[in-house]
Amino acid sequence: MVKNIQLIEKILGANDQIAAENRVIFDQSGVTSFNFMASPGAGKTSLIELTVKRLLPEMKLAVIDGDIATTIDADRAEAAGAYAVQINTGGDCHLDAVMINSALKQMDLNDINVVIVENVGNLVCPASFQLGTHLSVLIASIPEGDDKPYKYPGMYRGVNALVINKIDLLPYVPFDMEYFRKGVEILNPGLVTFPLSCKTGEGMDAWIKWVTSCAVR
Ligand SMILES: Nc1nc2c(ncn2[C@@H]2O[C@H](COP(=O)(O)OP(=O)(O)OP(=O)(O)O)[C@@H](O)[C@H]2O)c(=O)[nH]1
Ligand SMILES: [Mg+2]
Repeated sequence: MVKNIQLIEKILGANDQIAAENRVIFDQSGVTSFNFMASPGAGKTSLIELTVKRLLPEMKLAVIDGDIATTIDADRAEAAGAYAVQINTGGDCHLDAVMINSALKQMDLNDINVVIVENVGNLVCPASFQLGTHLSVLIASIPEGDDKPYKYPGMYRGVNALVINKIDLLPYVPFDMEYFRKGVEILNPGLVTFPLSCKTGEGMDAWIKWVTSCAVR
């Protein structure tokens, strides 16, 4: 048991070292980088598509997409106007700093302003692996239920911003916003939060304003 714990500490320690290298690459390239994390299907790629379209042509975006298999999400990001790279983890439920480091080494960041990493859909493992990105964003969505902050505290604790996606479904799905927000506030007091709908576009202006303010450094 003790040996296992030490091994996990070593793996995470090695990961953090590479994450620090990634941060240097981002900083030296003048890029602002985001790590998008969420459950499967919460709307990470939908939000990326809309963000890319809204920020073009003033800002150029690159997307590093993490999935177990397929290039579906990188293809979507590219079709929206981003430079996109797909990482297939082959089964791993999260991206790690080494994977991001290999992707960065294939990319020309010279004319890129913003890099968005779309992590593998999962509310547990991605929270434990630093990637070296500047900001972590959690995308929650209404159909997941209002109890998720209470059940997945690690994810809610470690992020810099929270998107509450699919608010167009509020009339149809039981979701107590007050209960949800209370759980978030306990874990991450004052967390900047953007309720929005990628489907209707409601709430998108505030999100774009925040991303832009982070990107202009
Ligand atoms: N009603 C509604 N549906 C949405 C919204 N945003 C995304 N969707 C739908 O939700 C589904 C999943 O969206 P994606 O953007 O692919 O989600 P994802 O988090 O990237 O999914 P994975 O990468 O597979 O984990 C799609 O059918 C979207 O059309 C929204 O605001 N409202
Ligand atoms: Mg996706």
